[in-house]
Amino acid sequence: MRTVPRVACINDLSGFGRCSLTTVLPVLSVMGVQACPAPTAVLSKHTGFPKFTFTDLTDTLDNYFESWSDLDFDWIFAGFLGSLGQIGIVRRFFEKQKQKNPACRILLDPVMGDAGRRYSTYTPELCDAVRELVSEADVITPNITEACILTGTEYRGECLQLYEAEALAASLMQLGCGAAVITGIVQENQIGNLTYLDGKAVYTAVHRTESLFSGTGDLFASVLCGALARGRALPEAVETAGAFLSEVTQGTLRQNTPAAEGILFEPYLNHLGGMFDAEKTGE
Ligand code: PXL
Repeated sequence: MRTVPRVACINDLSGFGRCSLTTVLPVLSVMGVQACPAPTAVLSKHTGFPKFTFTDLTDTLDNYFESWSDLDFDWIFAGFLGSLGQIGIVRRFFEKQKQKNPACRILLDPVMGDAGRRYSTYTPELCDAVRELVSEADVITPNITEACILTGTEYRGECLQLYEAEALAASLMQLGCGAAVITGIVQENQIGNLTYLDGKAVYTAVHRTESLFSGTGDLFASVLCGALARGRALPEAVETAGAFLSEVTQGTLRQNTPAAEGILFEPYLNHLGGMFDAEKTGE
């Protein structure tokens, strides 16, 4: 493993609202991971705002990856995709990188929606195509809405019994991924994540606070990616990400900012980096 692991980050750049690349890049950097962005779209604000500009970068993506063909990555972290045409391009990038470096691992956050609704740019056709990418992924991190879309399950809210969450995770595994982490499962006053790996499901939860800040899923997946790239095993990485999200969510609530402005992670980056300080330089 490199002293500073290298991660290709396929996601959009949203100018306002704390999500996607504006979350991924600082989080990975502070965790001692080299984050190499491959932007799928440029938005002035994320799609949760009433007005935003959207520039689709599908036409640039093939050449972008072609110019990376001399590089190899330790991890690929893919999130928000800009169009149906990007699915095949991203899939080919996954395949080429795995050929180049069989140890390369893929974390796919199948960003498609939340709270039972699809994001406005995610057409049903695009959601169907995201399913194709799941079979290439070592780890996927859908929320309940996304897990339901991927498996064709009816969405019935964020409260799931553990046996229901396990069944959902087992259906996700049938799509061919190596492991699945379903995020944001509510159980009474707790919120947690179900990790399905090697035929076993483990649920880890923290105290629940009422909140739906945008970018929460991106922050979770970014910390998870950082911890995995730093060599943590999946269950430990999920715990680290879950505990960090709980800390940041509580802090964000105390600040009373509008939910669409996103989860206020900046004050906590130093703390996150500190958890990984000891081995960062490899000296
Ligand atoms: O947080 C997921 C996300 C990523 N990228 C864009 C979004 C959203 C959620 O709204 O709009 C552009």
